[in-house]
Amino acid sequence: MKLALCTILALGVAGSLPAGDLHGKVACKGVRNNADAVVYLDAIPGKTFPAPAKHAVVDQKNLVFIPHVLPVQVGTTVDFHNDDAVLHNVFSPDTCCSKFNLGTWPQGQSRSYTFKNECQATLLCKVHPEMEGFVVAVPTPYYAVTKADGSYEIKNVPDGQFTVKVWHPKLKAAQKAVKVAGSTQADFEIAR
Ligand SMILES: [Cu+2]
Repeated sequence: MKLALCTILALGVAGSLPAGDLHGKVACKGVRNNADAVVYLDAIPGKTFPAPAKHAVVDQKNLVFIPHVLPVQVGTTVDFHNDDAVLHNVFSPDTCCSKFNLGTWPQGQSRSYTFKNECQATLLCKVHPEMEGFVVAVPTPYYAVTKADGSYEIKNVPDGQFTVKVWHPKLKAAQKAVKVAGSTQADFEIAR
């Protein structure tokens, strides 16, 4: 009993230690560059994270979704904003977000959707069939998206043993076990 209590206390203290970071590069084989890969910590057993109060934003500007790939924590509300002088629509064909369809709205207005489940949602616009974007809802607040050179950085990651996953719109997903201790590097290579 005493040992169990000590363990719980020790875990509690460990959870409040100054956090490190997880960084590295993702090599994306067979695509234009190494951008748009989402790197994130998978669900952590025994840990839950409250839904973020702050909304995330996807713009529709010059007939593209900006950003092209947006990672968010599960529970996040995303505001879809029309920045163009034409009508836009946003819908998703994916069941993980209930195949939402937010309707059609003019410049300067937004409509919102809350991602309640883990999801890799394709975003489409009925008005402009060439438009495509992605919202990736992940189970922890620890995520990043790669730049064109493949680099990523996830700040304030607690020390511990985690499953780190990588998702890309066109490439096979990957994952590996990573032990984070302070500033930690983890590199990935993904392909079709
Ligand atoms: Cu559109």
